[in-house]
Amino acid sequence: MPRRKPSCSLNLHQRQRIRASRQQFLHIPDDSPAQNGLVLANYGFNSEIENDSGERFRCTVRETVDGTPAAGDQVIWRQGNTKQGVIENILPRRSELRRPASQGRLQTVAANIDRIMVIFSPERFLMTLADRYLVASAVAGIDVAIIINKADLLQGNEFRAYRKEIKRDLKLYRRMGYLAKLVSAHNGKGMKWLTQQLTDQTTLMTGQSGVGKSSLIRYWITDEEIRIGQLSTLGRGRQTTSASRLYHLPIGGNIIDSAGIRALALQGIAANRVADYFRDIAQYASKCRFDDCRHDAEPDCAVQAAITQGKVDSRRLFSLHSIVDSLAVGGDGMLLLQD
Ligand SMILES: Nc1nc2c(ncn2[C@@H]2O[C@H](COP(=O)(O)OP(=O)(O)OP(=O)(O)O)[C@@H](O)[C@H]2O)c(=O)[nH]1
Ligand SMILES: [Mg+2]
Ligand SMILES: [Zn+2]
Repeated sequence: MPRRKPSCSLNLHQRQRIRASRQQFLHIPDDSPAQNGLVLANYGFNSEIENDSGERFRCTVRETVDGTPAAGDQVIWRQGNTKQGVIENILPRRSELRRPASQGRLQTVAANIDRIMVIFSPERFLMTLADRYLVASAVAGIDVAIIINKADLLQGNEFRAYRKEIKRDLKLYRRMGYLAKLVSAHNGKGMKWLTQQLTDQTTLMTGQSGVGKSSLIRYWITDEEIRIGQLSTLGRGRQTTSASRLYHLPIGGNIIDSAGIRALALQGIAANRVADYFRDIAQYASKCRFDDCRHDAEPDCAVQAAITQGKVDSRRLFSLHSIVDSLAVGGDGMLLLQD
């Protein structure tokens, strides 16, 4: 059997045709009322949604709907004769994190999020990568935290120096006002603290593949609940998460697991405005002699002066320059997250 084209490579017209054809087999009775729903996950042309009583339904999307539902979306939908239905409207999002898909389209990773937690593991922690997530979250107007998981791997004398270095880096971010912490899904370190940060909020867990996002989520969500989610999105036997999925937290609030993301969208940010999103640099950047200062070798650059005086870590300026350069090269507001 030929493999179906991945949904992200289809154009709008093709998507509408497929959506329309899927609904031919779904009978929605005329008296089925419009209801509110919460999107738990979206996969291809289907979304799994939950109604106000917590019942779950598989929905197609009406071809007239603009855009694709994402985990965390509030929608208006109608139930069919079985546990199926059709989404008729995606309600306005209070926030969203987007990534570039094909043909210049943007795909929403998750919607209506209060905080993004960027998860790293110690062996793959890079400030330049963390900074990319911080800028993308700030542009999206969403609070962000930096979490380094697998603290247990840093035990022992041989890792002492590296452990100190990681802790110093996290402190640098805390001084800028970010939540930043070393935790371990395996030995429980920092997990009480992490739980407190999640209560009554919708949090998106993101980060490179294999850093332990799903393992952290298992601290709050039962295996049974995760298994149900995996059956509907993945099929059996795969470890890697393939789509964003929302879970309700027993402590109140929601957590959204996501798959490793390769790039984020930084739509509409001019290269010379990126410094505004660097909390430690912005205050100095506004004091440079030239408005369009690149903070490179220009005279009277307040950012360079702050670095010389030890007020700004030079690695942050390196990060800023690398983001500006990649925006200039791509020119499409796409921020790569590969390490
Ligand atoms: N030592 C150690 N290993 C961990 C910890 N947390 C997760 N792991 C391991 O890291 C591997 C990847 O974990 P996952 O939770 O699947 O990672 P993920 O971030 O969800 O990966 P994707 O779904 O592919 O994006 C597994 O083998 C876990 O057992 C931890 O705190 N300490
Ligand atoms: Mg996962
Ligand atoms: Zn400057």
